[in-house]
Amino acid sequence: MSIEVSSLQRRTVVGAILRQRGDALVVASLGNPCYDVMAQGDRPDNFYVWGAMGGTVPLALGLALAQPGRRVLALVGDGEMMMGLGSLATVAVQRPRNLSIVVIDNEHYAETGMQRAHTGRGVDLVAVARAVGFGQAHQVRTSAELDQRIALLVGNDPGELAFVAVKVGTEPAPMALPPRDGPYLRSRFREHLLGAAAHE
Ligand SMILES: Cc1ncc(C[n+]2csc(CCOP(=O)(O)OP(=O)(O)O)c2C)c(N)n1
Ligand SMILES: [Mg+2]
Repeated sequence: MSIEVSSLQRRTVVGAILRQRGDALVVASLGNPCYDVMAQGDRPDNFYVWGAMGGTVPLALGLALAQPGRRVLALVGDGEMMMGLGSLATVAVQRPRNLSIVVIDNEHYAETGMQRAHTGRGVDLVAVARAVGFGQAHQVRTSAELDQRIALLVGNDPGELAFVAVKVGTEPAPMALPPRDGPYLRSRFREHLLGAAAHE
């Protein structure tokens, strides 16, 4: 069996996407995706989902439905996506045009010690996304392919429901720890979105 080693580095991928995010709301899954987003600079329109593995896409779906005028970008690990796999079907059924999902697929559970995970053992998340009804579902393995998909992910009004899984390597990236206080993150995000109405 041949072993494919991805040439993409997760921080480069997340940096390239976030540099073009505009005013997109970004929701990141626990562990490394949170660190990747933080490494590009903390912002009140970032929401770091600490601990609730499998909950990031459902949270991003709720946000996209509640804020149809804003692009919502969910950045998730492959392990996180596997745990919340059913949420992809719910997203496809709801079909929010302003939601993009990016899987940072290192084929491992890096956060807990780099155990091998499903996507390195034959599970094809893009095929799953297509099967549940995503019209735009793409695999990315190279920087040229990434460049080709960024506009789809952060494109503005009216946007398009999109799923992109990016194969990245497993080399460690420097720690960039976001705030971990849940009530603080929630209030900061709500105030950014709703202003004074956040307190009603
Ligand atoms: C329900 C549940 N099971 C297990 C964990 C432990 N856990 C935290 S992060 C993680 C791995 C996440 O892997 P992935 O989403 O692929 O992110 P990576 O670190 O590889 O980028 C696991 C198993 C958890 N937080 N919650
Ligand atoms: Mg992973």
